[in-house]
Amino acid sequence: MDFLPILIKEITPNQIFILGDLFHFGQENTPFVSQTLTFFSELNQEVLIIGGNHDGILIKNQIEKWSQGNLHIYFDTFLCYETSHDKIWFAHDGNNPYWLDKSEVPSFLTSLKKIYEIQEQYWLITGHTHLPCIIEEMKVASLGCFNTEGHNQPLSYGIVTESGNQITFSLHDAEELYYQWKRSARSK
Ligand SMILES: [Mn+2]
Repeated sequence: MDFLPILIKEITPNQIFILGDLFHFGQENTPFVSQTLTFFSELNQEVLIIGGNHDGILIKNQIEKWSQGNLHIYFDTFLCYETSHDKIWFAHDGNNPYWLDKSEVPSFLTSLKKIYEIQEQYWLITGHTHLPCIIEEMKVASLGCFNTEGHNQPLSYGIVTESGNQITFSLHDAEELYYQWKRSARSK
């Protein structure tokens, strides 16, 4: 979570999508939940949070309390962002909450797209895998985790850009940006 304020400041996105498992089982009554949601609710950007297999119920119980102003919490399987000519689909795991080996990530992403009949020309971006993965030609991707606790996986974030009539998606190394920021902060 230390990364987040820095990333938001550096990237200045118009909207922020959180693709699930922001919280973990058993965190229901911890201050971390309200601290995190307060942080998001005080941003200038619209924040859309989708529940994952670890925090879906927790998120569901927070919808009424927190879904107001700039903050929107969803318990849905998919979120679709639509422009006049293009779409992008966001999901946590598409109701497939299984543990995935690194080698299974590409087939997980492509099969989700097929199962849910998401048209080839639209991007599908998921959370859940803990591994940053992007397959340009299939227009599928997953984000890495965003929390160093309990994981030894690369941290990543994605950027959705609208250029002309088309949505493009790119994946970025969160730690790289963080250390760049730290270096420049130190040299000032
Ligand atoms: Mn998950």
